[in-house]
Amino acid sequence: MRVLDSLPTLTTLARNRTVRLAVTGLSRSGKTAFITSFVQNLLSAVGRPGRLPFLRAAAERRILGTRLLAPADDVPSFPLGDTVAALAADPPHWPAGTIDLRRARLSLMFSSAGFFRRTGLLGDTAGLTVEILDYPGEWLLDLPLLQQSYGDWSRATLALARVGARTSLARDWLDFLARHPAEGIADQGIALQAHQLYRNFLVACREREQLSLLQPGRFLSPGQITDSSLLWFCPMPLAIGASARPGTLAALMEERFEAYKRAVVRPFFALLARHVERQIVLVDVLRALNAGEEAFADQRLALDLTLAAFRFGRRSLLRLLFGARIDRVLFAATKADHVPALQRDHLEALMANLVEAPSLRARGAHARVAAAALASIRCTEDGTDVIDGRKVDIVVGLPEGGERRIRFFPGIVPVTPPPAGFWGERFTEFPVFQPPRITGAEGDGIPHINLDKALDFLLEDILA
Ligand SMILES: Nc1nc2c(ncn2[C@@H]2O[C@H](COP(=O)(O)OP(=O)(O)OP(=O)(O)O)[C@@H](O)[C@H]2O)c(=O)[nH]1
Ligand SMILES: [Mg+2]
Repeated sequence: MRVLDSLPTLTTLARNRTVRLAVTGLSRSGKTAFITSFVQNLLSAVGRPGRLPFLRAAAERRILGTRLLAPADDVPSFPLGDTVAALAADPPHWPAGTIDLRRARLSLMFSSAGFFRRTGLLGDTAGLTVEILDYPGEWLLDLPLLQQSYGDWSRATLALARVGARTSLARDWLDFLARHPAEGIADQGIALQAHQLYRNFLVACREREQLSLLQPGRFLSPGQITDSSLLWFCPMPLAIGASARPGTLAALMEERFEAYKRAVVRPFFALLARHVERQIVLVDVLRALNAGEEAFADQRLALDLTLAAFRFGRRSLLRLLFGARIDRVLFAATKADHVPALQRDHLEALMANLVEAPSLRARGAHARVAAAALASIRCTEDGTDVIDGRKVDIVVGLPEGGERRIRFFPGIVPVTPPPAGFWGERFTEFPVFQPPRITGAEGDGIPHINLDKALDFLLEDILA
């Protein structure tokens, strides 16, 4: 009797669940575009189920109602009004880069597939709240710091600064360090100057060479840090196993590094990871291919480091500290509307190849894993052209700020990470396409490629 009595309560709870989706992506990878399209397309799923044909619950017209929810804590709402207004403007433009934490909260009412099939009636309704955090992509690269000591991080960063394109960009900073050794006296002014030179170096790596592995993230995108002296540090040469002697410049830097981790990185990671069940990792593979061998390798390294921080499995730090139980991970190559259909298949294969190691780790922890190529906001149409007497697939779109649509042949996307010889004949420069103009109201949704398949993978079991 008692068991039966408690059943309805349990059912109610089970049928009103909240799922947290972690959107993991470096700077400019397409997080804000993805969240905008995700939320806006679901908001219009009732009126326009045709926008999401591969999201089963939408295609079967089982999504009965959707609405945005107000914040449940002190993280402000994702500015959907602004991002949609940018796409609805004349001419439409891309939403601005993200400079602080924001959270989207979307509530869905849906009817269960089983009940619907059995009876053909709309009955057994359930509620789902989806929560997604948006943040400046630079911050993601702070996560690996949590597992590193100041000495380890310094050595790795200095070694990296002495190879490839970084070498010439690091010169002023490294010259300064040579004049002000780690063993020198702890001087606030010198620490600040060293920090500024190191920061200039990071900015140059990003702007001139399109490199990704740039730490700490807040040096490039500070957000709201009340005490900026927290940031006045940089890597310093320390011998392996040696810790900085008290009172030295290196000791001052180390103290700040640890304070930064404690006051800034850990709280962010806690927000990002707490009770997360689903994860989508967004990667702008095409831009990295386009930027050349070093940028491509650097993006890969940055991705590996970040995903290592998101270790899966029972004993993962994430699970122990924050109760994260990620059981589905989608690795998605973004902005796939830059290439025509066949190349999108290549892009998906390349994406799968790039994340082979983290995929295996996730599978080992019994998570379901998939790779995809998607465009959150589709700016182009597919077409064909004739180049040197050969028929080739192209995309057609309006470049940002342009007057006329262009026919763009993007070349062939390799299905595996390109070997050294490939880089001689670099990709054509990718244009930034103007986004499609949408109606601002909730009704119409946003054109996309494969967003519905991504949503189905991430939510299908919950919306069943
Ligand atoms: N063609 C095309 N371009 C896209 C798409 N998504 C994003 N972009 C481009 O990529 C840029 C960056 O996208 P965002 O969504 O702002 O990237 P983000 O990850 O939020 O970047 P941060 O906020 O700086 O971390 C946009 O301004 C567009 O130019 C897409 O689906 N198609
Ligand atoms: Mg953003």
